Amino acid sequence: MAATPTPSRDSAAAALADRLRTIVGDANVLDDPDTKAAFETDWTGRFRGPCSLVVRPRTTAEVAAVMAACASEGRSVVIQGGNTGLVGGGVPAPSPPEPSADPQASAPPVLLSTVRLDQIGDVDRAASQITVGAGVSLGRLQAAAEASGLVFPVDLAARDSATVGGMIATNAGGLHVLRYGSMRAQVIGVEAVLADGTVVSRLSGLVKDNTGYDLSQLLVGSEGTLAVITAARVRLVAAVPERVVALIGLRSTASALDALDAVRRGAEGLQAAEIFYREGLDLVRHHAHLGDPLTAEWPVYLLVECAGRVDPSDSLFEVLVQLDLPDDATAIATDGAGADRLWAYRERHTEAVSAVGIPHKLDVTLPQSRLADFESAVRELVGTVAPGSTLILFGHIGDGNLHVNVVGPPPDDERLDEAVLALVASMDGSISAEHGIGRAKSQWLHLSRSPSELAVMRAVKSAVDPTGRLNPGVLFET
Ligand code: 2HG
Ligand code: ZN
Repeated sequence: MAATPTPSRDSAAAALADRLRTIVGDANVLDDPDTKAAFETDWTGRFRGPCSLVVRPRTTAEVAAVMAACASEGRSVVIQGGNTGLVGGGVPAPSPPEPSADPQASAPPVLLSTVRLDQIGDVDRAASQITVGAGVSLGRLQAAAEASGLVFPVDLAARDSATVGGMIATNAGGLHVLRYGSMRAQVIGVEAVLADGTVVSRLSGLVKDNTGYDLSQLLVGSEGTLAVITAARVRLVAAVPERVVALIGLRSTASALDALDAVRRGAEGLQAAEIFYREGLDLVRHHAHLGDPLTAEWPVYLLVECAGRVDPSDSLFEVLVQLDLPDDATAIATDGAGADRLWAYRERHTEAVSAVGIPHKLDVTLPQSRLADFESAVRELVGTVAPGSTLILFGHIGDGNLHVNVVGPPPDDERLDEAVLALVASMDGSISAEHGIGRAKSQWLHLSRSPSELAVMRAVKSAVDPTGRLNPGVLFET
């Protein structure tokens, strides 16, 4: 009997594209190279890889049908939300230098974009919850909550593009973690589609629900390796309209930590504590054409925000008086516009760094007691491993989370990344605080996870996605 000829990669891709078109409509299967290009490169420009096509389903049922079609063709799927991730977790792997002999095995993945899963439910006031599609941007979720006098408590600079699904998949942190926790703390339940098209749904909003494994929480931080999140039920909190922001100039990271300690103990409603340094401030000022926020220059800047239903500013002023800071070391804002002006110096770091070049981003947490030592050690290390490069440090000091940004080494030179992450591990820190592991750090996951933890994680992955078709190369090395 004659062997059935293996379909060529092109004819198999065309057949899959046709099948996907019948599911989502012609306009939502994108295979034109120019259109695909925007999906194939991450926000930083450091990670890129080809996909065979982009598919944009609108409903969970469409996602299920898309996943079933990809499963029957043995095709890998990469999931992308707002493409604001910083570790390459939402873009395909680079093409292998040697294509495999099996055309199907080396076929580029399908890229599933969640942006059309953008339905927003009504705010459930009695429960202070809302159900939203995975493609809803953080900004739209925040606006929906605010229209009901409530607040969605996670906030971050990429609010207008970052999607709820992507934020759940990466357990995004942001600016208010010290008060409200990260994305994980907001998720009551999720709806998701497994690699074979099976739908699992937990959107009833029950806060108490002790009926075995919490599958929704398992998907939080799973970086698209276990399922496609299609919708989520999240908690909302009471509005805290009275807000005060202080920017404090200091001489060292150690004095910033002391000042933060005093604010934590004495001020009401602390909800953000951020740090940046003079070199980052200069970069932001140059990039955004801003003046100096204080009348003197300082090596270190601490930004704190307190908010409440009752004005917290007196309690913060008292702490600042006790700290006995020089007059030229503080700027305070009690109105929204003034607060936004001070926040801009911190929030615009990411874009200012990218304007200089393609950054190596190392998002790390240290025990609070070792942050100051880490700051000096990482400066020395970068000077040795990547002399002449630009190091910009900033982050969420209240969570022990520093963003180490280095511009200079070529994007694919990983010596510096490895050295910084090894330093973090040697100081009992975590190699990812809030951005995730993605493709950027998968080879170093063992620095933060023990062999037994890794074995359990791999067992979960093989149980839920046995053929390893979801986000291959993300979180675990292939
Ligand atoms: C932030 O805190 C984000 O602004 C981005 O997490 C950090 O650009 C970065 O490294
Ligand atoms: Zn951050």
